[in-house]
Amino acid sequence: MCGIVGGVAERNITAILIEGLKRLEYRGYDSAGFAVIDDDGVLQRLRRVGKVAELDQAQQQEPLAGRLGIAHTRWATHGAPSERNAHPHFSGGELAVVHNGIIENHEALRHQLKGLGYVFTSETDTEVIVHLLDHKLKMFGDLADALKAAVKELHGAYGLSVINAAQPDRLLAARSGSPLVIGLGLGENFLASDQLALRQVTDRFMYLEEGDIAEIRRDSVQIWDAAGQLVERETAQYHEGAEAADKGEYRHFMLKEIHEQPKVVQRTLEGRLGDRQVLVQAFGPQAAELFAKVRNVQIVACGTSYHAGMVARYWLEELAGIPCQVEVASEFRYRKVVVQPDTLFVTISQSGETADSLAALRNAKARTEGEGRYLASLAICNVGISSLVRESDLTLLTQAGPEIGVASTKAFTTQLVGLLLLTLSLGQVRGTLSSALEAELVDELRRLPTRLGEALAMDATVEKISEHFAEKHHTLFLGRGAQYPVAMEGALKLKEISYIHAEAYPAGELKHGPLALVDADMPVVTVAPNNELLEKLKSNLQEVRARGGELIVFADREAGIEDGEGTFIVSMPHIHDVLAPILYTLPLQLLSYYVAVLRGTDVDQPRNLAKSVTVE
Ligand code: HGA
Repeated sequence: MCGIVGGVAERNITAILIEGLKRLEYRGYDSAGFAVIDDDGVLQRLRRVGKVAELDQAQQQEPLAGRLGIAHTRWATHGAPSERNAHPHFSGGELAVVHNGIIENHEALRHQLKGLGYVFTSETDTEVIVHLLDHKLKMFGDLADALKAAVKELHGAYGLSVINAAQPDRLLAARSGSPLVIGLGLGENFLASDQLALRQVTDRFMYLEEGDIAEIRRDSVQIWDAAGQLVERETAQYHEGAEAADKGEYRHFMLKEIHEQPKVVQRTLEGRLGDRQVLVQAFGPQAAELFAKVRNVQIVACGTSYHAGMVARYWLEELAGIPCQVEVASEFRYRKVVVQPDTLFVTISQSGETADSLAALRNAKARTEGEGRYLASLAICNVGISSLVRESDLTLLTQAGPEIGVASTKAFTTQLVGLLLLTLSLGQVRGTLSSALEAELVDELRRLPTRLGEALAMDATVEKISEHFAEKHHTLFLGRGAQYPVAMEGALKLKEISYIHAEAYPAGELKHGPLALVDADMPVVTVAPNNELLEKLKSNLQEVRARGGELIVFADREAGIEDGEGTFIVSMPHIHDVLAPILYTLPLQLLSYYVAVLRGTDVDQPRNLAKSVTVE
């Protein structure tokens, strides 16, 4: 979601701050701002509602320069997206703060600080931080001491950064629940909520851990951990993903990321397949021992990752014979759940910072013996340094690389690959999957990147079909079995980026309600692999045609479904039924993409949405 960039240097850093914000734009935001301490020691600020480009333009008209500064893209949680709510927030004329996250006790703090005479100029929760800091600064004198005292009173999640005109040589930062990384330069140092923002200035990074407070100067970095002890954090050199912030030949990041899928699926499989078996150690050294004890699986995730979990449920029950439950994290975390014995707790998240999934994991781990404990936790995640990964017992990292488009594409398919590897591993270790079937599926997985490439070759056909949707307001997506969650993901993608209302149904449910909606204005999209449910699906399609509904069917080229009046068939490469959900996802992604392009929406940054949902 929103982003932080900061820096302390010998040169003017305004351009670096703005470039950093541009690199974080993909996360979704509604306003942007920055503050610098100028050469006269005066704290200056510029804020704008809307895009970073507008902030940049304003900065060029009335340039601000400084060697110490902080910048922010805001995705409003408390208070409307307006200039006065945009960060940085000030206390007096000397202290400025930017903040990602939510301060849950902001009302109590606001009341208390008003009592001390502070005047609030915004509706944000963030503003309490800066006044509280000012109050502590008056007590302690030193900015780092003031920050250490202030964070003790903050409840909730934050990644924050502070500058003070009276101490113009240092940039302060604190992390609790929202990531921050320090970028190390030569005689200059930087800070950001995501290293992508700083790839322009350095490739050496130091990641703050939960509870850390950092004091960053031009030529030194000091970090205190949650217990207040001075600590060293490792420095990492970063090479991967340098190309990710560049669209290359593609018009949008989303299209680029759709086309990257054969490559990133290949990467996700690398080192994880033996001759005839999945290499169970891919999940961690204790995986084989733990997996042997698993009798149930509980999957918790949000949005697209939740759909990946729903596909996995079909796989886990059918191939590994393990009962599996899947639930959205925002519900699960607040529900009293009964834990079945020997349940593996699985979270799925692209960023590994999804607030609801992280909270669900923390609740799961905090359970006592009396309440019923989970056997172990496993994260399927795309970011190795994320909180979800650090806090889980086992991890399978997907290798999708940075995903910039807000609507998830390659993260989803690599999650599916990770979940299929998990299914095969559990089946193998528990002896519930025959070694012949495992070997067959391992072979199919090896061929998957090629199959995905074949599916993407249908790009132009799907683009043509998208014309049917340009003027429509509603769409139905149908699938059966493991293709039902694929239909759900197809509907979500269309909603997210084209703003067309789309709903997914298991095809057998059609006549129990949604058929009433079907008419010539309601296109029906169906995924139809060549499996044992095909004949039943064909009957469902007849039900639609009989009501004048227009059908768009993605069907196995051997399925025997033919084009006809009002029925458009897109022939898909033949694939093993188990892997079909991965393959059939691709044309649905392309379909939403081309519909969105036709409708002229902001494909990579759809309205109201944000990437990496780090707030509740
Ligand atoms: N709560 C703060 C920061 C918002 C945020 O972190 N969004 O992702 C605000 O509303 O300004």
